[in-house]
Parts: sequence; C-alpha cells; structure tokens
Amino acid sequence: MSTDPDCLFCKIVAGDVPAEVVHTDERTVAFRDVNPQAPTHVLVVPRSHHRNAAELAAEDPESLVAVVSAAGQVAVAEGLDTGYRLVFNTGAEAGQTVFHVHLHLLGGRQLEWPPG
Ligand code: DGP
Repeated sequence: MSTDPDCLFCKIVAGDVPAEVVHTDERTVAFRDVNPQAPTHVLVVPRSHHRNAAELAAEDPESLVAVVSAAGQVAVAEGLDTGYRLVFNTGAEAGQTVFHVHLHLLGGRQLEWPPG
C-alpha cells in the first residue's frame, strides 16, 4: 500500500490527525469534512495514497470500487434516501486542494446544478 508521509489524508487514515470518522473498512476511511457544504458532507478516501480518481482507477481499481461502495453505505446510514451527490474534484482548476483522492458525499439539502 502506498503512503505519503507529508499527506494530510494519509495522516487521517493512520489516525495521526484527528477526524470524525463515520465508516472504515479494509480499503477505505470516511470522515466528516472540516468545512461542510451541506448538512451531510463526508469524504471517502482509499487507505492507499493516489492523487486522483483516474490514478486510483489505474493503480488500485478495487479500492475505487470500495470508495464508491463505502459512500453508498454512508449515504444509507445518514438517511439520504431522497438523494445525494458524489464528487471527485480533480486538479486545481476543479478545486482540488488535497492531492489524496477523496470522494465528496454531499446531501441533506436541495443541491443545485450546475455547480459553481
Ligand atoms: P477538495 O477541495 O476537493 O480537495 O476537498 C478537500 C476537502 O478536505 C475540503 O472540503 C476540506 C477538507 N479538509 C481539509 N483539511 C481537512 C482536515 O484536516 N480534516 C477534515 N476532516 N477535512 C479537511
């Protein structure tokens, strides 16, 4: 499994930086976003370090499936039965600020489209 000692989300996965963890399994960790944009805003990350979703797909496809599956399980646990949004921001122009791939799970309010 790849890790980056300078990566914030690797530190959260390792338990070295605190986070409100809502789900863990063999391949993923899910925790609440520190700056929530919706009543439910959870980040689902693979335990292994990859920069973005495309690299995760190429390098560890089983973990990509696990990330999406975990997001679905968290959505059920959060009661998001009327809908939710899953987002991979990819690259600086898309707003990615942490370069350990993470799936945003947003729900609990009416979400607008297109996003800003
Ligand atoms: P993005 O902009 O797509 O790279 O999303 C990064 C998200 O990470 C952003 O919504 C805020 C969140 N975040 C940044 N630092 C921390 C942290 O230390 N703890 C938690 N829980 N979330 C963080």
